[in-house]
Amino acid sequence: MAYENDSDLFPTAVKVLVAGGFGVGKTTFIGSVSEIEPLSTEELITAASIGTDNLAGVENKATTTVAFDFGRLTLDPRYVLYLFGTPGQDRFWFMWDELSTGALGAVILVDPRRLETSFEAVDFFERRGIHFLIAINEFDGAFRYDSEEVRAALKIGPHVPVVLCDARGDRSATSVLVSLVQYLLTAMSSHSA
Ligand SMILES: Nc1nc2c(ncn2[C@@H]2O[C@H](COP(=O)(O)OP(=O)(O)OP(=O)(O)O)[C@@H](O)[C@H]2O)c(=O)[nH]1
Ligand SMILES: [Mg+2]
Repeated sequence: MAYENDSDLFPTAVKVLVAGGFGVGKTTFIGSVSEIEPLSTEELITAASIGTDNLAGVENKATTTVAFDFGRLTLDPRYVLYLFGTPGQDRFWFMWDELSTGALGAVILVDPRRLETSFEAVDFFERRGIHFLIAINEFDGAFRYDSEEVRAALKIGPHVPVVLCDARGDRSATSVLVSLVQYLLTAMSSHSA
């Protein structure tokens, strides 16, 4: 992993990105799992956003991330995750390269009502060779796709895990991160084999 210690005293630090399109629940996800007060950089969506940012489907959204979210979660005595949430709006794409430096893996959150908003995130991590999983954030009233339909829509391979979650629930969001770490460990051991 990123930082392997000789002793069992210190956990391995793993940098993870929580990414996805605008308004898919990234800030909510980090707020649910973080054991420290999450750093968030929310600003009110102002009239200036109208016409600049695509608010279709999230018309009731009042705030948006303008830099990044940060949180921390100790998964077990072995792994502590440092979580960085990307900003969702197109005009903050320049932040993504910076944020992804040193990241071992990513959660790509998907809003099942607006699958297309997460296409670019999939492209981004595929191009950089950063492992990711897809977490379908089951918003109330959203159509329930099965994971294979989402896999086909996002054109991702059979090795990429697709899981369901409720970003508002700490157990649900934690289990997404456990799945990601298991996937990373499997992927890394098959690379080194
Ligand atoms: N019903 C429901 N609402 C959710 C869920 N996750 C997030 N929300 C709501 O959806 C809205 C958007 O969530 P955010 O966490 O701000 O989304 P974001 O991806 O950080 O948004 P940007 O940073 O602007 O891209 C908020 O009002 C949340 O309360 C969910 O699982 N279910
Ligand atoms: Mg946000």
